Amino acid sequence: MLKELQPQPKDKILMLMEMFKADPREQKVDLGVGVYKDANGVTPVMRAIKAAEKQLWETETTKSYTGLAGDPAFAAGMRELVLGDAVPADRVAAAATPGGTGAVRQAFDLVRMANPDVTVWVSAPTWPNHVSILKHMGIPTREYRYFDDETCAVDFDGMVADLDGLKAGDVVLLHGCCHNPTGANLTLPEFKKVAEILNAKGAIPMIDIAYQGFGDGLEADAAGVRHVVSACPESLVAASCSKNFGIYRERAGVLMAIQEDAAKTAVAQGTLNHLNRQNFSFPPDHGARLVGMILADDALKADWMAELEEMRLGMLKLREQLAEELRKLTGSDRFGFIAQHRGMFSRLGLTPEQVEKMREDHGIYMVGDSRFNVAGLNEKTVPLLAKAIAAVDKV
Ligand code: PLP
Ligand code: TYF
Repeated sequence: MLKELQPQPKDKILMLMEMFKADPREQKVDLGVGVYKDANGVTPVMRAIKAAEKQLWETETTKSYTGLAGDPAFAAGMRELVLGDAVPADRVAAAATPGGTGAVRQAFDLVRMANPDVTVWVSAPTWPNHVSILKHMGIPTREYRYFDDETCAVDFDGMVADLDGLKAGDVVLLHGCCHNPTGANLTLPEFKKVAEILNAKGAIPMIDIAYQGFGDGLEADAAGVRHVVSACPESLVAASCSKNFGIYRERAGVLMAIQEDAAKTAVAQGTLNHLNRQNFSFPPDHGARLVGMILADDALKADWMAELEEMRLGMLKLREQLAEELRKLTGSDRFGFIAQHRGMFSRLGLTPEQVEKMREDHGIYMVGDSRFNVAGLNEKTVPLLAKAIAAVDKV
């Protein structure tokens, strides 16, 4: 029976990681996978995580099972971090998941249970795993216009026009901030307009937020999510702790289901617990517990916020440097959008051939759609990238 298995398409981002490792050139630059790196190219364990781990090592008395929804302190901490006081806590059901990807997967399972005829609308483009998970689950998908390749900004008129095709009970997947792969984000007035459209159509928002704190700051990055959950009667929020707590391999994420009124929350909570049980029983605990500890402790939280802010400002500075270098080299403002975009990624608007040339001639690795990871740069590699872009752009 197993001999019937067919080869599956590989994850292009992870393939690029392998190619980079195998490249013997010394002057190579990895701008592929979305992992934060400091100026020395290191993905650090954040100070507050180390401190919480030490505390946990000293105080943890058991590693017995948690509840199906994971550590309640984690769920409460994440609800406050992401949603603030946008909705009363008694309208929010929440369960820990294996990473943000686990939250996305559980959310798709949940919407299919609630509406077997659901269509999930995704931005064109979106994180490739959104599309591949939906395809794997056999959930019908539609795209809405999002990124304008000409302006390298959001095509909001196109998005609004496409969302006119929504049916009641459809789900619209939005990126909370720091859109992956484009770096182009909705403004708060645009989030407001989207919420109005969804309400008029009877569609439900599902917000994936994997980079809170990497864009304009922890509060500003959550403003769109908070507006949408307060304006729409029902919503889903999938949040990842991989990037902003730097705990990628621990697999910490949370799925929140916001109900119309508190009387319905118990059923939503029961459904989240049920879905965890069907798929993996108990969610991973270690990373989630550390996050819960940090968010509940003023000193740890302040230190975490300070380090996250340093990371954010570092990425912003690299964006500005790169835009400035390109301004000098091209004598134009064509790449000015790099300083406008937010988060780890921007899409440069190069062709796949130009991206290949960047890799072959310059040892610079980025995803085939010309998405690059800003955090993969440092002061020394910014001019190299700018020169390489200007060189391939002339051909
Ligand atoms: N959603 C988006 C848009 C992402 O870019 C990522 C990747 O990091 C995730 C979700 C989930 O990440 P993880 O499963 O590592 O928490
Ligand atoms: O888009 C990225 O690079 C990150 C990390 O299958 C990632 O979101 C990449 C591929 C993947 C899971 C995570």
